[in-house]
Amino acid sequence: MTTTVSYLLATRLSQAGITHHFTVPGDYNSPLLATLRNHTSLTETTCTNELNCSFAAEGYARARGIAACVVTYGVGALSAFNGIASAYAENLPVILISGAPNTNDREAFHSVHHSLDNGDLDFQVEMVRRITCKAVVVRRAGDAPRLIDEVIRWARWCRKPVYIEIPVNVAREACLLAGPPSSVLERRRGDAVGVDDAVRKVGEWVRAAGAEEVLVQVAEVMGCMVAVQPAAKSMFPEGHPLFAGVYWGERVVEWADAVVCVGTVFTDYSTAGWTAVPEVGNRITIGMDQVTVPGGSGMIDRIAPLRAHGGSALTRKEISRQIENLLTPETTLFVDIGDSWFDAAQMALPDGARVEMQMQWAHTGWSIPAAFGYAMGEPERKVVVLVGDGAFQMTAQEVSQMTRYQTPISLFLINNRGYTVDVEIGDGFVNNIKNWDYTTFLDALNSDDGYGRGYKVTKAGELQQAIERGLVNRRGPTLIECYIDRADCSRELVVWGHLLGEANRRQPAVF
Ligand SMILES: Cc1ncc(C[n+]2csc(CCOP(=O)(O)OP(=O)(O)O)c2C)c(N)n1
Ligand SMILES: [Mg+2]
Repeated sequence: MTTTVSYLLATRLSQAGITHHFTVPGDYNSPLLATLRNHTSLTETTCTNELNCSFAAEGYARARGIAACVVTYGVGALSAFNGIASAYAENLPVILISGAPNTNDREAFHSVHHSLDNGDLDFQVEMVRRITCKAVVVRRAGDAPRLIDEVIRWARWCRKPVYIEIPVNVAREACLLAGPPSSVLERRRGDAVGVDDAVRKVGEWVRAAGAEEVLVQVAEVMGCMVAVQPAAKSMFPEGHPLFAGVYWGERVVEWADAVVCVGTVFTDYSTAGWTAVPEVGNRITIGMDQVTVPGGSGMIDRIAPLRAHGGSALTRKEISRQIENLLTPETTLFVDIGDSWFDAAQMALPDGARVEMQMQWAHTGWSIPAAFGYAMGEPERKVVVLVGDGAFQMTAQEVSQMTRYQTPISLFLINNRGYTVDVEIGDGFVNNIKNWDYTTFLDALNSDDGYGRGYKVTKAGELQQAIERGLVNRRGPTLIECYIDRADCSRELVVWGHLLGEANRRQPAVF
């Protein structure tokens, strides 16, 4: 029994649990896309550019556990590398699929479009090896069943991105039919995490390991308190009596006899410029596949802002208070880099609510395409985005696809006319940005067939009204531009920014 390389790939993507593939078309991937488009279990979801496409897939992987991004050679793939690197850093299995020039042109040393004009058609696969756990090129159709199954298994096992390159003339070639779904779905043996001692700090690897429920059970058996790192917010239920808060701290509290770190990632961001790293002496670290036995913690304050008077000027605290009121067990809150991180870290979450942050890779503007991809994967959840004006301007085009696919995402855009977080790390004129008319921007995207809604608010009462109007808009995104004072930012951001700035300014060590 035979099939084609493209059909085999479509079958495997669907068997791996993918229902939507994200793409930007080009001539080198068009035969492949035609087959994926016609596959009954896959829905083609186009993006405005490959950077956003890769982030949309990354966001979808957060929702569904695995994702696919299909791009054209060179011009497309190199833009998508950013989202693939993010998937690597954030432990998300994203399958990057790229078309490639006709194999005959390779043999004939022809100079083809989207290549470097130096005869090297291996540059792309060589580059991508550094940001994937497995990268293959299907040059002969006969190799497709083995290579495709191999990369999908690697992605699932390692929780990392993989790469498949399929030349334009190989996509429709015949190959053997796929084996049973178990060939790509079987679990790696021996990856269970054994935890039988104290649990204290929880990091972002917990989700990658699928260990959220086990963690609650272990904490309950041990009866110890659990603090989460900022990027792991929502990975332990905040209503649970053992929940201690978000650990990010500039204030180190050394009250624990022992600290067990489960899936933690200590970076300059999560430790506020290396000022809050738990001591090694009383720390047990449980990673994906290893446990390290010997070696304080700081908590950020919960906000309890008073309700602002409806006519008073809008502040960050009031915005946070109103968004916090919106959160339900069905909400997923996407938070972009900037002061939004600190706002979200302080919000109280109802059990079931999820928070997504991209703290390790930290690409400004990631939240817009990632929330779009996530919403395609989890249409039942209420997706809310908290994003700064600077971040928004980097990836704003993807709001267009929210309009096209009628995705009811709520976007809270904090307009402080600048890259405030960078002002705190090291000020300069470069951090002033061009102001936009964001509501008109949304009108432009709507054109004559979109249902996106845009509101600009400057008062607490206006925000409340805009939220109420936005909640009834189920046929597209609602963007609420929250116009605040340029100097209004959280105390935590100021402290964290200064500590990070100091860490960046350290002189080179002399050996
Ligand atoms: C792709 C990319 N370029 C540059 C940066 C550096 N950077 C970090 S935060 C930031 C500005 C964020 O500004 P905004 O979204 O307005 O948030 P605010 O700080 O004002 O809250 C920039 C440019 C980055 N993280 N990612
Ligand atoms: Mg800003």
